Amino acid sequence: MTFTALNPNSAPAERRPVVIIGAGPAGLTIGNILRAAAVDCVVLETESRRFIETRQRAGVIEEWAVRALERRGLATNLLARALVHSECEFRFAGKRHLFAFGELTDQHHYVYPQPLLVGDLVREYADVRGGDVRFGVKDVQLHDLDTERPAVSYLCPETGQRRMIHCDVVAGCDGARGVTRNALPTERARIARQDYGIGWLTMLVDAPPSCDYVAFGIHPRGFAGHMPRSAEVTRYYLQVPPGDDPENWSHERVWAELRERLAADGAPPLTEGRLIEKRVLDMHNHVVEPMVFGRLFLAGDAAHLTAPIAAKGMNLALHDAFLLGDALVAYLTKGDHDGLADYSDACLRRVWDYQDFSQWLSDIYHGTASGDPYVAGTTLGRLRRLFTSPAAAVAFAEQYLGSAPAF
Ligand code: RFL
Repeated sequence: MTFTALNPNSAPAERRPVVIIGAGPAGLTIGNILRAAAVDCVVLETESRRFIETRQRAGVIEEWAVRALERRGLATNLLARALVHSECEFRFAGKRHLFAFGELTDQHHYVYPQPLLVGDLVREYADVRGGDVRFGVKDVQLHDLDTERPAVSYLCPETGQRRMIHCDVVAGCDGARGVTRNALPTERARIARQDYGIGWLTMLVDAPPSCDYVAFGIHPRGFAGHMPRSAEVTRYYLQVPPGDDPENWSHERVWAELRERLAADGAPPLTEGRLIEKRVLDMHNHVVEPMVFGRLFLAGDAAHLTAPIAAKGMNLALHDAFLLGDALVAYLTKGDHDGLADYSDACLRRVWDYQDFSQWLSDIYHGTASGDPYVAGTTLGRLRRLFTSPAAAVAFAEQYLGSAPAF
């Protein structure tokens, strides 16, 4: 890419070692790691601070990621307020099957809504560590990425002027719909895509969880999920045709379907409540390889979108951020290139493992509703194996928690 000519009203160009594009979990974690090492950077974000601190998405964070946040001084509120889960429940063929993954791995899932984590990260970055974050920026453009002097420009929301920031490195953390991924020339990056051909109606409900753990309903009518988010709010999922209109799902229809798909002998009744969010997500994944072009390093959903089937996307975004943050500190403070050179490969090893697990779990969740008796039969076979084979249970728990000793 080349420099865009700045108009005569442009503000004078600035210089920062790192420009981070996107104030999600990935971008803010990298910003915090850089500020802790006194490396100067700027975070550019198209939305407002209020918007990012209230945008509802993830909830499940794996223990290794919590510990890595804790080591960086970023988990104080999370550790004080998160729900800690040691088991989940599969409901199929009218029965409940509790899966005690905590006993098998000695690790846990932490349930902490993404907006709370993002709120903690932005407060620590901007208000405690003195980091520069600019909200509401428009038309972010990347320049000269394959040179030693890359730059990022954007339109300032207050003045409408284009502002140019020269830097050493650009961190592309702008999520699945950002601009940084498109800056990779098609001949230099491969994008692997997968479409599950399945939709999920994702809902937030203004009601306490119906039990203390995640419950998966595997039912011939389709998958249903129950995910505690806090003492007052619960996330529910219903498998629906891809592209379905959320308006097709009235309050009564949602609760009738959830009751049916999550029914099992002895299961506690669902605690019903008002639907405060209702969206249809078509389930698909993509992975960009390599996650680097010149001085641009992608992190999180910008590089790899993982459908929320296995609750992995934010965990992967954090993993990238820890690696990239540490590698940038080593490069910018000691001239050590090794971390940046290995960055893409190190991220992708965990990414592909999680992609494989998502695919496997999708087969389990959706198999009995496939309409194909052979697929339904093998799905139930796999499920039963989890509860009869200790080796299968340990293997599942390890992938469910991302706790393998190496990737
Ligand atoms: P984000 O969070 O999308 O942040 C990107 C930020 O970049 C901004 N942006 C731009 N900024 C500047 N210039 C531009 N041109 C820009 N374009 C965009 C955006 O406004 C935004 O602030 O990406 P990041 O940091 O990579 O984090 C990824 C996670 O948000 C995502 O993977 C998870 O939400 C996925 N996910 C889950 N992941 C888990 O690990 N555990 C879960 O339990 C879990 N549950 C979920 C989920 C995602 C869901 N949805 C809605 C897709 C549940 C759901 C329903």
